[in-house]
Amino acid sequence: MPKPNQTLGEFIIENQAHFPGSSGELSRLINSLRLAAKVVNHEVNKAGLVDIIGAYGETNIQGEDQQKLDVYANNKFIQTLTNREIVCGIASEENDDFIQIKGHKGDNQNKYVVLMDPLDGSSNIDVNVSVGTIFSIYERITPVGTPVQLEDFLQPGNKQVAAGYIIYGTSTMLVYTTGFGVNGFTLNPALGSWYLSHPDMQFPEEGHIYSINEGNYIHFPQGVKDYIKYCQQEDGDKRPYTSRYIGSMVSDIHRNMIKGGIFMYPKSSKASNGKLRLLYECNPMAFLTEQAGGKASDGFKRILDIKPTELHQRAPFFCGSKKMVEKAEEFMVKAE
Ligand code: AHM
Ligand code: MG
Repeated sequence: MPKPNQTLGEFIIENQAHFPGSSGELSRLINSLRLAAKVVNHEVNKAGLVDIIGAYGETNIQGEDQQKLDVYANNKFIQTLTNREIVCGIASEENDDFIQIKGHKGDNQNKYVVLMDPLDGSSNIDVNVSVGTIFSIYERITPVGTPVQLEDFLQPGNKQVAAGYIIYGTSTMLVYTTGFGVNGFTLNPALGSWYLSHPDMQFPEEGHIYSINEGNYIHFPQGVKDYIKYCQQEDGDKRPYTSRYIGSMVSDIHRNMIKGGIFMYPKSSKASNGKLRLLYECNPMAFLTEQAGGKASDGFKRILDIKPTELHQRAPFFCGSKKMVEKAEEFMVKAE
């Protein structure tokens, strides 16, 4: 049972009881992620000082190259996981191919792979708007003791053992699931500790917020256009809904999880599978959403049941309060 004021460290130890006989590998992995998240958070918080310390991509006054924040976050997460020899492989939205981690003995003894989007919504950095990190964890399917393979990463989302996000917002939060509900921890920057602030997060079944980039309206499929019209129609105190779109998926979905709402990134006449990556963005957010009582779909079927064929494949994404996603699906099917 989550306890108020519990730290993430305490929670991880307690949560291990869900996995009797486990080696603690998953707990150590989550511990590494929370550490990397703190380092990235520190760097993200300095983004507003670029005019003073030099823009990312330039050389700073010490003559060091300033990395772009998404590159920095990517390196930091990879470095932490590699140094601690806690996973057998990493795939990142920032890298073309996956990374094999054999361990210093070269014996490939670790069993988990991590897939991540190290800094999602990074175009928002320059304007001081929230961004996020998304991660997804699977147990490898090839035998421990051998180098990790592509097939270990191309598993359907329903095989995830854990997933989560870090939101670098007005507060920094780490929200994650290991398949036993969703819990959110807020970083106390003075102490460097994460405290359980949002135990057992639940998507309200219904909501009043729809989040979509309506600038693409003319390119959307008819079902999406019809659903948007529905969202905007007057219906007593139920509708019109409120439109909220930050352009940082983590922030949009985090808000909707708390307040109730639907987030959509559909396919369009310009992008036949939308924009978001199935493995790094849709699957982890879908796992969290389902664990919080919500629903995630590609407009017709469950995201978590899609069998991936490529590391960087994209998928249309409808995610949020269960009844809202069901309603959007109704419109999609009707317009087919
Ligand atoms: P990114 O991984 O390049 O940052 O792109 C993903 C982001 C999501 O966070 C966000 O929902 C979406 O792109 C916004 O895209 P658009 O500007 O097309 O609405
Ligand atoms: Mg992204």
